[in-house]
Order: sequence, then structure tokens, then C-alpha cells
Amino acid sequence: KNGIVRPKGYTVSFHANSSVEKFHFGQSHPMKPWRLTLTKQLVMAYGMHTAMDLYLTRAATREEMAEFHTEDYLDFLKRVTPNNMLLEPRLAQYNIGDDCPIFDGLYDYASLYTGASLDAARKLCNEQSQVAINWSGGLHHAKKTEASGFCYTNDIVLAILQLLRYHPRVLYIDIDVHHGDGVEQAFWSTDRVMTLSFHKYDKDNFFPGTGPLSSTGPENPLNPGAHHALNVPLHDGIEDEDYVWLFKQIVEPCVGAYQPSVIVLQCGADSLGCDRLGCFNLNIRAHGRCVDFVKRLNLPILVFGGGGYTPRNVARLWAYETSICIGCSEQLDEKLPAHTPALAHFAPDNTLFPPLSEHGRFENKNSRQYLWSLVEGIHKQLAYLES
Ligand code: TV7
Ligand code: CA
Ligand code: ZN
Repeated sequence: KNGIVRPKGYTVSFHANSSVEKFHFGQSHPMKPWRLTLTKQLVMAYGMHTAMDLYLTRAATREEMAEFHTEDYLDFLKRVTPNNMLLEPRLAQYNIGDDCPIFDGLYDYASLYTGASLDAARKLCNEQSQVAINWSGGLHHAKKTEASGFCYTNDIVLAILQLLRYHPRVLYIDIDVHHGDGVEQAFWSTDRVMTLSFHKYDKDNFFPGTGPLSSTGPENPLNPGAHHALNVPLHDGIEDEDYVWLFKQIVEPCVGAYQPSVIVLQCGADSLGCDRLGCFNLNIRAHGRCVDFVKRLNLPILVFGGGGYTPRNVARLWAYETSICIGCSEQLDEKLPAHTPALAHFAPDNTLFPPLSEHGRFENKNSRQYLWSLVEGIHKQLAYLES
């Protein structure tokens, strides 16, 4: 196997530590860290590892995580175990429960995915890489002092804080089906980060219930963060062409108006059709076209994972998006390599692009008129930045 040719003068770095793949949230919990094992298998089977710089990442230190999280909360994460948790009075305070359970090695898990995101951010800062990928990161719901939505530490916030040491303006784009509330909240009052999340929005029936179009930053126009939070609330069933059209209609003017020096892209795979928790009808190619659009802006990019609850499709998506970052996606055979160790997971079709929208799991509730109103609403917000 010849592998994939590495483009000259352009470096993609891949940051991973296989230890994160071994943690278990609990039997019926939808978050499965082993989806990262499947992802890496496909990346390697396609030979993409020869076209990137691979880094074995370290765990984030406590001091690094304390740049955002409180000492109390980090102490708690470090100390709590499944054996002593019943003696712990503050489980509710830290939002521990079914979504965010205490499992063996919890602190190691969180510090490992966070360390990978910090390593990736530093590779961009010192310009040793143009695209830095951490598929184990992207845990956008974690708050300063509490866990939320399967997220314990917010690696995205911590990575952005690193980028801000060298970069004047960071654009954060989030295509996970859930609202990127933790990142939005952390940078709510600054104009040095613009947050843009596309998500299913239904205040009372879909987690986390935040992120309407009208939520654009602090109300006080003198607060620098005013108009720097952008939200694209969607209904069930959005399809490929509409989503990619909407993404381009919104991201292009955001980049034009805000002029970021770096982009952080959260690529949650739960916006795909057939996801166990999602409700959109996107196919892998459409999700990938969003990544490709961002890549073609020619800014340094930090690429993170996030949600994604049908492991075989998470692996397909993130392997494909790795190839988009490298620029070799045309060279991939649609048929998965026969020597992929876990090939059985991708049976019976063994293809990189199974149809995920055909069976019409969700009726498309996003009218053309509604999508136009979103574009118009975002363009109105951006007009405030020009003045
Ligand atoms: C980034 N949806 C995270 C997305 C986090 C979504 C939720 C579950 C869920 C949890 C389980 C479970 C589940 C089948 C699905 C209001 C509740 C309802 C807990 C049962 N099965 C990301 C978080 C979301 C846990 N939470 O953006 C153990 O679904 O809707 C809720 C909150 C209260 C708690 N219950 C669910 O993708 C990584 N949780 C099975 C076992
Ligand atoms: Ca989102
Ligand atoms: Zn999600």
C-alpha cells in the first residue's frame, strides 16, 4: 500500500491517545469512547497516517484545566469514584447523574481528551501545523463548575484560551446537533471569540434548550460581547442541500465581517441521519462539505469531534473528514479497505457513504421560508459588527 501523498508546505496534525478509547460511561449510555478506535482504524486502513504528523498526546495538567474550571470542581473530579460517590454531598451541585455519570478513571478520561485539544491548539499557535485534529475533543457543554451533557471539562474553551495568546480573533463553528452552550457562555462577554452554532432547537424538548436566533450576546450594546454569539436554530429533518446552503450563506459573511485569524470547528457527528440521539437527515458527504468549505478559507483550523451516537457512522464521518483536511478525499475508495480490523461493524454494505437520509427517519420541518429567515437574521446581526 502506497498510502496517501502529503501535500507540500501544508501540515495536518492528528492528536490522539488511545487510552481515552477504553473508558466506559455505563452499559446503556449513548456516549461510547470506543467509536474513536473505529475512527482511527479507518484512518489507518486508508493509509492517511502517512499524510499527517501524528502526535501521541498527554493528559492536561490540573493547572491547565484550572484556566477555566474552578479548583473545587477539579478537586471533585479527581477525588470521586464509583465507590465513594455515595458519600459525596455535592453530586447534584456538579450535575452528576445519568447524563454525566461517575465512572472509573473519569478524571483521566477528561484530562486526556483535554490534553489532546491543548496539544492541537499549541501546534497551530507555533505554526507547525495548519490543521490540527482531535477527534476525542469537542465536549462543548461543560461549564466552569459543572458537568453537562456527557461533558466534564470543556476542552474547546481551554483550547480557545490557548489560541487567544497568539490570535486576535477566534471564530468557533459548531455543527453538532446540540447547541454549543458551554463555549457560548464562556466567551459571552468578549469580542475576541465569535461563537456560531447550528443545532436542533426546541426549548422544552431538546437538550440543552438554549440557542434561539435571538440569543446573540449581552443585551448591553456597550458590552464587547454584544452580537458575537450567533445561533442557527433548526427543526427536525434538515437535508443535505439545505444544510450546506445554509452553512455557506452564514459562515461566509461571518468570516467576512469578523475577520478571524483562526477557526475552531466542532464536527459533532450526531447531526448525521440515523444518529441514535439526532434528528437531522444529513449524509456523510454533506457534513464533509461543511468541513471542506471551512478548509478552503485558508485559515488555520482546529478540528474537534463531539457528539455522535451511532459509532459506525461516527467512524465513517471522521475518517472522511480527516481526508478532507488532508485534501485527499477524492483518493478514498468508497469501499472500506478489506484489511480494516473491525470491518464487521460496517457490514453488510462496507461502504464509506451509506444512505442516511433515504429511509426518511425525520420529516423535514424546515421550510425554505424559515431557512431564509435564519439567513436574514444572522446577516442583521453581522451588520452591527461593521459599524
Ligand atoms: C456533545 N439526550 C452531548 C449531548 C448530550 C445530550 C440526553 C440522553 C440519554 C442519556 C442516557 C441514556 C439517553 C437515549 C439523550 C433532560 C434529560 C433527559 C438521562 C437519561 N440515554 C453532545 C444530553 C441529553 C444516559 N440530556 O452535544 C444513561 O438517550 O435530554 C437530556 C436531559 C435528563 C437526563 N436523562 C435524559 O453530543 C458530546 N441524554 C441512557 C443511559
Ligand atoms: Ca451545534
Ligand atoms: Zn451533540
